[in-house]
Order: sequence, then structure tokens, then C-alpha cells
Amino acid sequence: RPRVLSGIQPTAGSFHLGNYLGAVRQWVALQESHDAFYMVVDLHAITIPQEPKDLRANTRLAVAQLLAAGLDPERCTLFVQSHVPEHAQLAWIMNCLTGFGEASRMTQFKDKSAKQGADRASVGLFTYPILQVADILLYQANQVPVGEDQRQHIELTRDLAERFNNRFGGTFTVPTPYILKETAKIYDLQDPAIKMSKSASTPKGLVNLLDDPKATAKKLKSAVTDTDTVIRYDAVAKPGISNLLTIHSTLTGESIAELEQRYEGKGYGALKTDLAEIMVGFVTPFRERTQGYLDDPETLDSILAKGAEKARAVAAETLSHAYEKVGFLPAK
Ligand code: AQP
Repeated sequence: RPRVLSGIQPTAGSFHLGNYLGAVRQWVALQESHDAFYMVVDLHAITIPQEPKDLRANTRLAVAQLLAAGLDPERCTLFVQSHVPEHAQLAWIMNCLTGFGEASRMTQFKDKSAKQGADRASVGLFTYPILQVADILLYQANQVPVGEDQRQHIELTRDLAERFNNRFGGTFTVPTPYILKETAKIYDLQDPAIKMSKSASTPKGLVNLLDDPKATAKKLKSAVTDTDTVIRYDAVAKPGISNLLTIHSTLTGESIAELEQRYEGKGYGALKTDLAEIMVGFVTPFRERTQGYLDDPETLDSILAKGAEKARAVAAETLSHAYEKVGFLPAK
């Protein structure tokens, strides 16, 4: 079976709708057909300051949400990044293969460091994409299911895998991004020109899955649309409505064409009311399931212990090949 690898940060507490529709939903589907490795990337999280006790709680919370979303530890390998030390070890080698200018061109770093002030951004934030390269290459992943915002980092991964292979001999699988066109980018409900994101969105524009369902319904009902009245998918002329149609279609499985037909002659209010109801129907059991996993930390920890063991077996083998290729003297 082809292998997939992906990760999610434990920074915000709740996952938002962009994380879920853009990435996690695909993870759940791919565990049926692929040898799937999914992790909570706590090493990535500390590229910006974290309160230690919050980081620990949010890491558990992220795992609980992944299980609530449908990841099954019998079907995939679910683990926490810091439980597998090989990530940091391979990242060092990849750091040494990456040009400074090349790393400087990563747009996510440019955006995030500009927000923090260039002097305050950590070197870890700068090398974040290179740690991600190590994450992917350690597992010899064929595909990486992510949202559109991660495409450039997957390109970097491909470049570095090829560079290493050319310089030292075939070692790493060169991965491809797995990005579904429909849900590659979920937009902010108040500003459909920007992606829904925990750092850039205002609270009204961001749908957190663990928020009170009533508040979520309200946000959907007050989503920004346009002055036209026709419910039609047109990402350029009607970004707000198009975003709502995407969310509706993905959650219900109805095609956009079916939805356009169903809402013909109806107002925006009808679409928003229905979508609010669909969302409440989705988040209510999701919150309950998440709480159920949080209430049973022993099961959670045992899932993570097994996951880390499986992940380490693969990661250690790849790392030892890479060490040998680079020319490190084996420890006796
Ligand atoms: N709006 C989005 N649409 C589609 N996919 C998205 N992802 C994030 N936002 C959207 C995808 O979610 C996965 C996990 O992302 P992460 O752990 O890196 O979280 P993030 O990208 O830091 O989330 P934010 O909200 O986008 O954070 P900031 O504000 O820090 O930029 C990834 O596969 C990502 O593509």
C-alpha cells in the first residue's frame, strides 16, 4: 500500500473548519487505502512561544479530536512528534542541505515573521519547513495530504529529497502533495479573500469545531456574502457564497451542482440556515466524542505509546540509512 504522512499542530486547542475540511477529513479517508502515519506536531508548535502546561493539554486535545474525527489506531499509526527523536535528528541533516536563500523564500515564514516582527521570530520558525521535510522523508511517504497553504513546503521536501539522493545515492522517496481541489482552501467567513486561519481570522470568521454549537450556527448565519441574490458557485465573483457551498457540499456529500439546483430561486438566508443546522449536526457529536477520549487519558496514552513504537521502527531505519550515506562513523 502506498504510504501517506501528515501532521497537525497542537497550538490552538480546537481544530478549525479549515484544518478539518482541508486536511483531517482526507486523513480519515486515506487510512482505508494507504499505510497512513499521522502525528501531532509539538516540535513545530514551539516555533512560537507556548505555555508548557497548555502545550501538554493541547497535545492530548489534538489527539482526542483526531480520534473523534474518525482516525482509527487499528488502521493508521497515530503518534506525537516529540516521541520520535529521529525527527529532530534528520532535520539537522536537512538544515545542512538547505540554502539560506532557499529557506528565506518560504512564504509562510515571511508572513508569520512579518506579523511577529522579524527580530522576534525564532530561528525555529525559520527552519520550520525543514523540520517538515524531515517529518515526511523519515517515513518514505508517497503522498502528503495537506491544504493548499502547505504546497510550497512539499515542493521543498521534493527538492531536498532529490538533492540528498543525487549527492549521496538513493535514500528517500520523493513525495507528492495530496491536495483536493474542492477543499484546498477554506475561507474566512467574514473575509472570504483570506484563508480561515487561527492567527489571521477574527473570531467571527473562524469556525472552531469545539465551540458552542449555537455560537457556530450564529457565525454561519452572519457569514459575509454579496449583494447579488443568486446561489451559484463562482469563486471569483462570489467568494463568500462559493465558500458556503463548498462547506455544505463537503459535509453532506451533495455536489455543488445539486445544491445550486436545490437553492434556485431561494435566498441566501435559506442556504445559511440549512448550513448552520448541518454544522450543528456535525459539531455536536464531534465535541462529545472528543470529550469522551479526554475523559479516558489512559486509553489515549496507550494509543500514543503504540503509535510511537510503530513510527520509531520506520523512522529509525530511515535515519540510520541517512547517517550512513552522509558518512557519520557508526557508534559501536
Ligand atoms: N483554511 C484552510 N483551508 C484548508 N486547509 C487548511 N489547513 C489549515 N487551514 C486551512 C490545513 O490544516 C492542516 C493543519 O494545519 P496546521 O497544523 O499547520 O495548522 P495551521 O496551518 O497552523 O492552521 P492555521 O489556522 O492555518 O494556522 P496559522 O494561523 O498559524 O497559519 C494543514 O494541512 C493545513 O494545510
